[in-house]
Amino acid sequence: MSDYRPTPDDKFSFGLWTVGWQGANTFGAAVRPPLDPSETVRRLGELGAYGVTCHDDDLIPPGSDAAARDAILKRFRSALDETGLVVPMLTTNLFSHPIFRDGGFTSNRREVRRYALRKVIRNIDLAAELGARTYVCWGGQDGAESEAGKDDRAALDRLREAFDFLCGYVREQGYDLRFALEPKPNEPRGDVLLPTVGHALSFITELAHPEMVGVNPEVGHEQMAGLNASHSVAQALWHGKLFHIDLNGQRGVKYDQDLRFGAGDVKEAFFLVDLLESAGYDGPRHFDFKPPRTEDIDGVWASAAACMRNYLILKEKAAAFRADPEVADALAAAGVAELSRSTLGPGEGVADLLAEELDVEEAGGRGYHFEHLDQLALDHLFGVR
Ligand SMILES: [Mn+2]
Repeated sequence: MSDYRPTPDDKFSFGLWTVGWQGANTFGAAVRPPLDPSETVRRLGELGAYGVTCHDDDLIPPGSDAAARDAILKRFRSALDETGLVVPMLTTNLFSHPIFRDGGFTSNRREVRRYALRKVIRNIDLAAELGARTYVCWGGQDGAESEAGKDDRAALDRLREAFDFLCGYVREQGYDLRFALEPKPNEPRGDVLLPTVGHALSFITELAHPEMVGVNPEVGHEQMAGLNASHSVAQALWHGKLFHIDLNGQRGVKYDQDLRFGAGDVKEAFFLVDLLESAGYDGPRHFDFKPPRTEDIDGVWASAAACMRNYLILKEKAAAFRADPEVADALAAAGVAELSRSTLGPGEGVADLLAEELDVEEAGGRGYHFEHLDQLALDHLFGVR
């Protein structure tokens, strides 16, 4: 057993907006003072993180003039140099300002869509400057409360137009940058466009440069839709589209809780870590969580440290599960490896298939032994094996 202390090799990253969340919600005012981005970088470095990410507005307050922008960037860069933290991902805030009340790329108002594109283009330049390789796009306000006010097919046209335009810009500039769409079923809008990983994957196939666009699944967002987050991530991996990931916790179908990673559905978190580690995902393990309003600044850092600790604990548990000889026997009994064998043999055709007979009563009577296997996973998770 290790002490679960993260190092930069673990590739843990945090958004400035996570630990920097001041706790203002629908019913309550802010409970914590703003955090200085450079201070955040230093604290995350001390905790063992590898990277820091941000929206444009997290780092450079809107309305800053060129001199203020330069000064902020200089301080931020020196904190990065001092700590060795990298900026693997950048994203744009297309949701806070009232101008985005009907979304950015899919606002009914054309001038808003053009403004949104300008805001992203400027931040893409910053992403390239800071060495980010992934550009996440969460269309938080791109959705609707009323069916009559939004033509969904036109909205998808405008969304495709935006990504084709942005991919074109990145190609023209020669930036080494890929986009990752972040789905979410609802909140802040009643219904959000591209509500799940599956919707996003399907949308990507319609783009001019689908190879430049993948997904950034957020654990809690899939769970808000009642879906199994590790299944969604598995499909993203299967399509070669897991460009980034947001780890956090959520308890069921309700408002976006953004709990620290591991504090939601712990069994799903276990199998998600098992999947990421066994699939060889080598991108950042990015935490997009919100330290609850109950916490003061000490609680904020305790919560951030716990995200990484929980990942490392689950990684160790998953490795022990995979190495357990009884698990190997249970996997064999459950026929898990047999699913990797193609259903048809080499050269087999319809005639071969039709010539085959199966005793369906006998085959239908046999169980799959999944419960014993699944309980072994829980035994590992509970720490009794
Ligand atoms: Mn969330």
